[in-house]
Amino acid sequence: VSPSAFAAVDLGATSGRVILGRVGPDVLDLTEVHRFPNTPVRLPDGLHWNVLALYQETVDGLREAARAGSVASIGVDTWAVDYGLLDADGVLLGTPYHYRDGRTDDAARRVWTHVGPEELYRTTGLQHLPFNTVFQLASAAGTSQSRTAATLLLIPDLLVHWLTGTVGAEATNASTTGLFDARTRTWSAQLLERLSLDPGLLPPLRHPGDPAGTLLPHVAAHTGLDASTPVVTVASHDTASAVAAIPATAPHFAYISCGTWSLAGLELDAPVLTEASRAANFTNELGVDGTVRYLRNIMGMWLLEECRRTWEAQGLPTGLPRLLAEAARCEAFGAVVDPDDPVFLAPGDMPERIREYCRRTGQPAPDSQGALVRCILESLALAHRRTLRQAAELAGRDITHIHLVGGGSRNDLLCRFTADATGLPVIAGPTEATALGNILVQARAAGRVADLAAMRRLVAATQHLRRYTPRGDGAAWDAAAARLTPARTEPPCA
Ligand code: LRH
Repeated sequence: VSPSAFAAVDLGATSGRVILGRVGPDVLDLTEVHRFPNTPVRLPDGLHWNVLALYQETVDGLREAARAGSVASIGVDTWAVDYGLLDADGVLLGTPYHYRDGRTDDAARRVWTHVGPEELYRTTGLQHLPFNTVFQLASAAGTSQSRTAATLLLIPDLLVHWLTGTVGAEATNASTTGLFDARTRTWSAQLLERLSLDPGLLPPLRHPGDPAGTLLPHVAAHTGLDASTPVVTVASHDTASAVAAIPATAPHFAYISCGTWSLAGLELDAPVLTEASRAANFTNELGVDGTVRYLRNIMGMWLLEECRRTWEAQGLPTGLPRLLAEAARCEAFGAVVDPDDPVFLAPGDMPERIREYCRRTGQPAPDSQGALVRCILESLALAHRRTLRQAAELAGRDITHIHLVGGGSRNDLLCRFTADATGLPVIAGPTEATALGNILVQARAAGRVADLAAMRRLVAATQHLRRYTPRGDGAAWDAAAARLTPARTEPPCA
């Protein structure tokens, strides 16, 4: 049987790509046909995604995919939480906001006057992030846009709508909104009523593997693809796609999907909705086949990406190999920060915010680019350690090894530090886990792979993975962990 090619449209917070994946028995190979930056735009009313540019790049990427060969189907995934609103004629109202926009700073309190944080967690199982969709909607309450809105589409659903004309809400991403019931796995009618939100805003759910339509004629004409090319619903939350492609072949694994965010946790069969889990701010997001992604968001490579953006503007070197080599030569544990401190969330001068944090906590402020990078990577490894230990405890599970996937898995120093800090072996890779998960769900819908376990076996058998064994310097990491102010146990702003 010749392998079929599936097109993954995978948009991350800093870049997007269209990747073709060939899947067959013992075959899984990727070709990137188009890559483009995702540059947010600041308008007078706040920070927005340039969603039209992202759509145009998607369509251009699909044209490249068509040039490269026949395309069996298409799937779209992006970051979670954000959305566009359509009016009753299906026209986009305004420009979707970026989750790092500050307008939601006070929105949680408004929601909590109707439904308290404890009840919200018992229903949705969602970690508190100030930008969860439910809070974004609360901050927009009463605006002319929200009065006119007829349909809310999460970003991947919006792109699928523009490609196919169909309307739906993909379930793994719907589980990140704060409007989704973690037990029944449907929109929570009760929450919507309590928050005076029109249930008609939210489209019917679709699940990974479901058909999502075929290409609109003008999309087919522009891309050169056949108008009958199916768009398949994938795990449209990028993290859910990444977790689907974890090359796990043994039980008791933990994962870290490391890109702009580090999403660190476990795969469970059922949500953990306890008060202890809420206090530790763990989330129960939906994975493929009804699995639960029990994890916590850690600020991730954002800290490094934002430093490099600042350095670029200052005319300083930003090449990653050079920065990592400098970091490797720096003194260990010069200073460590809690990457999850809310001061690091918004865009802006990250090097100065890190130095300021160090001064505030009585540590020497990192005085070189290398020292800053070292501080970031050691701090992330400490956050990985803290999060996975808490996850194991809260879920009552053992962890024997860690799969670290995503762009961060390319970062040798981060993988090494994570193994040393946790005292657990780290299996690093694949880098393109999200695109692989997207492609494999399409391949499964086409009957090319049997099930989730077979998808993971195929990733393990075909992708390049590296193994890091802990060096046994745990005592030094214990001491560094003790230096940080006690890990926040209450969700921020609670
Ligand atoms: C990672 C991610 C993460 C969400 C955040 C908004 O890209 O989807 O899982 O919490 O973006």
